[in-house]
Amino acid sequence: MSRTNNSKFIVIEGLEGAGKSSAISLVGDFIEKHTGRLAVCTREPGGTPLAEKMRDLVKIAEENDPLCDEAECLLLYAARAQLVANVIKPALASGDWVLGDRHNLSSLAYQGGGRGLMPLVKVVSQATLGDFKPDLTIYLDIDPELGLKRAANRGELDRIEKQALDFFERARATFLEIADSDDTIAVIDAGQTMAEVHKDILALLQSQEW
Ligand code: T5A
Repeated sequence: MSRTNNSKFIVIEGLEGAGKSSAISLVGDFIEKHTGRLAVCTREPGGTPLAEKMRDLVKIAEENDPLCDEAECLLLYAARAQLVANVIKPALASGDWVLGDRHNLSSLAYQGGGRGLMPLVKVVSQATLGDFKPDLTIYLDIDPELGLKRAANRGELDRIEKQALDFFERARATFLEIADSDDTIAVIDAGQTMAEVHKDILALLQSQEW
């Protein structure tokens, strides 16, 4: 991705309960110290008024009209296209750093790996994003059983969180497979204590040539 300024797009990824929320606040603090400016924070699906409406459609189960896998995938990309066009690209163009809670890697892992829709995901990804991608993705890797236990302790599970375990196992395998072949994706062991996870993330951030 070519940009005329030094702005960066950093994304935190991981299965439910991986610890993305606290990682985001840690990385946000790092960005503020490093750049002297607050990062523009986004979440996916969501992050614009229209994209937040699409988030509700994806997360809340409609008993009499279950969302089919293809519609789920297209809604996620519609939300992402809105967010990239109206928030992420303008922020990067103005010199801000953007910190994302999930991005395209989630669709590759959940819809591509979990749902088995990789051909559709690749076509829609190319059509909506082209070669636009994060400068750095921090993937918090967690055993789905442990992650879902943590998420359940935090509150009621949503439509996707209620999927069977093998869905998350396929998603995790896809996260790891893609990370293995892309040197902009760093894998952090999120099964450690929070202090250890944060130490690894800080070491990663400090090792980058910003
Ligand atoms: N989705 C999303 C797709 O299917 N495709 C896509 O393309 C996109 C973008 C989004 C859902 O949509 C799906 C994925 C999701 O199912 P969401 O509400 O944004 O929904 O869900 P998540 O992003 O999964 O949010 P979670 O809150 O579940 O995950 P987090 O943010 O990783 O978890 P967090 O930080 O809240 O931690 C959960 C609990 O664990 C504890 C925390 O204190 C918290 O209580 N915890 C730890 N405990 C012990 N040790 C540690 N190291 C811990 N780290 C965290």
